[in-house]
Parts: sequence; C-alpha cells; structure tokens
Amino acid sequence: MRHLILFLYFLMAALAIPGQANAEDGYDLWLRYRPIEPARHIVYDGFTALLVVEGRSPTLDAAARELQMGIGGMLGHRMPLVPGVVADGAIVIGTPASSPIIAGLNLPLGSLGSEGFVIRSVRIGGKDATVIAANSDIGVLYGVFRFLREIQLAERIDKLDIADAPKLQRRVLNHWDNLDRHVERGYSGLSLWDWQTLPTFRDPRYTDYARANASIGINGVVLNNVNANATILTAPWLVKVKALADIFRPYGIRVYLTARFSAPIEIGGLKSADPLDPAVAAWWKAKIDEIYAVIPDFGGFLIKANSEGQPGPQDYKRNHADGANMLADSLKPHGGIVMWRAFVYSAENADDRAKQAYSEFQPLDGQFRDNVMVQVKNGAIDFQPREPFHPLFGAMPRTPLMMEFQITKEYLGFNTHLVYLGPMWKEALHADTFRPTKGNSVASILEKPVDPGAVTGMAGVANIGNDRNWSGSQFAQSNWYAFGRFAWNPEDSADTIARDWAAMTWSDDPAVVDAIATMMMGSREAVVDYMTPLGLAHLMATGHHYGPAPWVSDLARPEWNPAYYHKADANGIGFDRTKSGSNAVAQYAAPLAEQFGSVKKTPEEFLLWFHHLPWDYRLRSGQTLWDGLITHYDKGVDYVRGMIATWDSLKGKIDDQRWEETHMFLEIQLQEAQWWRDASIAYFQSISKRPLPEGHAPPPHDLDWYKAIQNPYAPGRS
Ligand code: BDP
Repeated sequence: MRHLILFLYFLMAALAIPGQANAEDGYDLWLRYRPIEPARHIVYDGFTALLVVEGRSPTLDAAARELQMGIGGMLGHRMPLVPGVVADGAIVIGTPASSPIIAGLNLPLGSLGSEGFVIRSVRIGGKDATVIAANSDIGVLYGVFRFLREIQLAERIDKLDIADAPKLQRRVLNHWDNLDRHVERGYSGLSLWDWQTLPTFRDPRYTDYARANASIGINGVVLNNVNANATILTAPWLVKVKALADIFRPYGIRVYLTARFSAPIEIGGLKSADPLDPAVAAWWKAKIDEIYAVIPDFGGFLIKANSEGQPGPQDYKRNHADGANMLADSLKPHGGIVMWRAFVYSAENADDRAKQAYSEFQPLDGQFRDNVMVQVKNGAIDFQPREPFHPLFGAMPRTPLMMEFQITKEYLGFNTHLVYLGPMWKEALHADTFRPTKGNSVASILEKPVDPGAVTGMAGVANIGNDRNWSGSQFAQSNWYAFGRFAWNPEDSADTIARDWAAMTWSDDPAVVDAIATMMMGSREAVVDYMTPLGLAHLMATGHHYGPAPWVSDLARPEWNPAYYHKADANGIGFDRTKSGSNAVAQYAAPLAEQFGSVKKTPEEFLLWFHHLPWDYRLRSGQTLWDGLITHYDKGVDYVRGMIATWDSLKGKIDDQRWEETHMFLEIQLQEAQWWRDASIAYFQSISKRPLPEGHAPPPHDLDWYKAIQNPYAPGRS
C-alpha cells in the first residue's frame, strides 16, 4: 500500500513538472484537439452535442469517431450517439440517402458534387441543431473536419451556414519512397510504408496518416518513387498495396502507383516495352486487370518516362502520347487515370533545359486520351526557391494539366530551415498566363476542365516519413497542410492558410498566431535571398543538393552544373533567355514574352533568370547589380535572425518540447543561411573582382575553404 501511495505521489510530481505535463512532440499535427480556453466555452453554451448519425458506413463511422475525438478533446463533451432523435444541441451528420432527417431538410447540395458539404445551424422539430450534410459519405467526413476547424479557430458555431466543395478533383500526394524505405529527397526518417511487415501488420499510424490527409481534402496517394522499381507491380507486393488501400478507403483516399515503363521486360519476361507492340499492350492490360482484381478502386499510374535515365516510349522512337495512351486504354474501363510527368530534359539536347519540357509536350496537345493528365512542375527547371511559372500552363488547352509542387524542401533547406511554401505556390497559381487572353491565371487553368467532365488535379511531392513529427520538423508540417488547402482551392490565401495552421498547431492565442504567421509569410523570400536572389537558380551542391556550390562546372552533363545556370563571368551574370540568347521567353504568351524579353520590364525577382547583365547594371533601388546581390544575401540572413528573435519572444507561450526543437532548428538555419551567403559571395567575388558595398562583411574564409566542404552523407539522396 505504502509503495502504491509513493508511486502515485511520484507519478503526480512527474506530471507536475512544467512543460512536461503538456509535452507535445508534433505527432498530432493540426488535429491536436486540446481543451479550449474556459473563457471561450461560453460560445459553445447550449451545445450539448449529441451525435445523430443515420446509416452506417466505414466513412460515416470515421466521421463520428473524429467528431467525438475533437469535441471530446476541445469541449469535454462525450457526445453519445443517438440515432434518429434530435435534441437541442445535437449534431446531425449524413447524406440525404442515409438520413431521413437530412433528406427532410432540403439542403442546397445540388451543386456541391460528390465531395462538397453543407454545415448549417438549423431547427429540427423545434430543437436547435447543427447539420453536416453532403451527397456522399466522404463529403460528410470533409464537413466534419471543417466543423472541427471552426471550433479550433474559435469561430462561433451557433449560426453556421457553410457550403464548400473542392475546385480540383485529384488532390494527390506523391511519395518518392523506395521499397527499402529510403525516401528520395526525404528528410523525415524512413518511408511510412513498412513493406516488410505489410500486409499483416496494419500500423495504427496508417490510419492517422489517412485522417490527416482527409482533414485537408487529399484524396489520393502515389505510394512509390517516380524513379520506379517494377517489383511493386508483382503479385506479392500488390497484396501489401491492397492493405494500405483498405485502410485509406474510409478516408476517401485512393492508392496510385508509379509504373516503370520497362516493367514488361523486367517482371514480364518480354523483350521490349515498345508501347505500340501488341504483346506489350497485352501485358499491361493483363497487369492492370490483375491490379483491379486486388484493388477495385485503384487510382491509376504516375509515370516518369525518358527523364533522368528512366525508360520510356522514346527508347522505341515513340512519343509521350503513344506511351501514355497505351496505358490509359487499359485503365479506362476500370476508371483509372495516367498522370504522365512533363519533367523531361535530355543530355543529348543542347537546348536550354528550361525549354525542353515545353518543346516536347506542347506539340502533343490534343493527342492524349481523356484519362491522361500531364503533370507539370510549377517551374520550367526544377523546384527551385523561385522560378517563373511553367510556360506549359495555358499552352495545352486540349490536355488536362496537373500541377506538381514539391512539398519536401529538396532545394529550400531540407527539413531544418523554416520555410513556409504557401507564398511560393500562391505566386505560381496566381500568375497570369495570358492564355488565351489576359486574366487567365495558372489556378484558373487548373480548375477549368478542358472538356466537360475532364479530369483536374494537383500533385505534391510529400514531405512525410516515420519521424514522430511526420515531416522532420514542426514547421515543415505547415507545407503538407498548405498543399492540401491549395489543392482543394487553388485560389486560397497563403496568409489565411498560415494563420489557420498556426492556430490549430501551436496556440489559440491570437498574439502567438500573429507572430508565427508573420514569420512564416516572409520565410520563403528569405530563403530566396540567402540562396538564389534576383532570379538565380540551381546553385546547390551536386547530387544531394545540400548547401551551396555555385562553382561546380565540371560535371558530365552541362545542365548538372551550377555554372550552366548562373553563367557568371568577368562582365556579368545571368542566363540570357531572350531572343539574343536561348529565346525561352518565346514559350510564353506574347505579352509575357515581350515583358520577360525586356530587361526593364522583367520583374526584378526574375532578372537573372531571363537576362545576362553587367555587374554594374543599375537595379531599381539605384544600386549596382553586384551591390544588390550582396544586399539580398544579407537580407536573407537577417530575416533568419529576426525569426529567432520572434521565436525567443514566444518561449513559455507554447509547449517547451516543440519550442526547443524549433529554436535549435532555427540555429541550424542561421548557420546554413550564413554559409550560403558567405560561400556565394566568396565565389562570385572571385569572378566579379568587385569590393563589397559598405556595411557588408567579407566572408570569414577564402573560396577554397568553402569549396572543400563535402557532405557525402547528406540525407535524401537519389
Ligand atoms: C529532381 C530530384 C530527383 C527527382 C526529379 C524528378 O532531384 O530526385 O527524381 O527531380 O522530379 O529535382 O523526377
């Protein structure tokens, strides 16, 4: 007995240690459901929260469970399930088909499609209730997450009238996960998919992953790397894939796979993978039928072909449409799609790398089957901190184009740098393509089906691994969150998304939310400043892309070398993509070609992307290009110092564990931002031979010192 009392005493003492009692490690993401401030309870008075669910399905069960978890956590209500009886304060969830109560309300569900929802405060039989209704069970689940968000964001819930539906159909995460669990460009541990123990061990974490995705509307996941291994298409692996598909299904998530184009040779025993060879097409048809026999709602294939050494139809002198259509024909009867990537460039092609995707794909407009989407990266080169939008957007009006963003920060500081990608994605989505006329943004092109009923979508290269906090750092979670929000509504605001995320993830104190959102909103411009200002790009170290290496110029393929991108010489710096250079500007609509073709009219953030300019070219600030470059580097580093000061001011206002982790990561970011700045200046100064402007410190080491830095074990290698 005495031992028990002592044990309880120590247990209570341990729980009372400040910062430990409410320790958080980030596992709960933005779905923390912590008790809300007692003062706010008043808002939820009369909200006794009986839960009325009519009809049963795995998705409705998931919705009910989520509500019970959320309301239980935030408001302390137990939320008993009471079928059919509405009392004051009840929440009624369901579809007109499953629920006579909802059917009787005549809600405006008509235009909301299969995934939209309505949330309304209503009176039912003289009682005040909240209804969350949709045309399908998954719409109900999305509505439940939205309703919980309202409470998380301290919104009133007594006069609700929300109707919402996604603007894009396919909202897909691309996992670059290998079968041995190494994640290409992954900075958050191993792949979540524990293939060795699948299909028997169904890690509860798979369900939490699905919950998180459903909470932001993601409805598809490609499980494996675009640099694909054909093995995943074999029978023993399909059973594992099925286990994941079964877990994700109630959350509205379909599974897709990347298919290696040469699979007929590698696992099929054929001599060729020529898409026009009937034996090859027959092999794929049989394989696709086999997949659907195992996974009836399989989403389809993602393909990287004839890019960076991957096999593809060009190996047989066929084009991308030949390859995509052959697969699309066999997927079509099952409702499957092909997401064919436009990320191509080739060692044999001497033309500007920025032009190659457009040159190969634009002429194929109209030649793809209607269940093919061409998946295009946001910029023409490769997920750089800043690129102008890809000229293919708007240039293939008869082909469904899918946006591809990179959520994992391969080129933006890995997991440790606090970089919120919302403003970067917004910049691309908001860009006016002028196709066919002014006022057609990239977002509007993605949203508008090319034919009635044609498929639309957005893909994001995932930043998720088996780290406790999923994304390798607390703040990297915000990019997963923002991707889901933009895929749901490409016109959403980066600032609103940051605020919502901060409130749900960190604290409901408006001052804390404000400080965090402000920090986030400037963080992308900061990384551009300290890595690649004024339109520079691709200056990262070889292979792993960790840290600066603008000096590299001796790699086999020209476009692997940073020097190819900056073209710095004694006279100046930048890539001439005007008529006098590669003429990449001509791939944009005429007004943009004209704007980007003129030094004076080019927005300064894209200056060196489009122009090669003398070091003493005058920027709008009046500074020379050289002085401006240095000023940008320092501005970027200063911003990181500012984030550290903000973060310091938040100590004690958020839980210790996550505060400490972020604090230390910001220290890493400062060291690395400084490294980028110093190494870049040391190198470019060796070329420009110019003094630093006053007030800017010289790099502490000489160029050779920076060149000697090697990081053979940097994470995420390909
Ligand atoms: C590059 C990555 C490489 C990917 C490639 C792609 O470095 O790992 O395989 O993109 O998107 O940026 O296919």
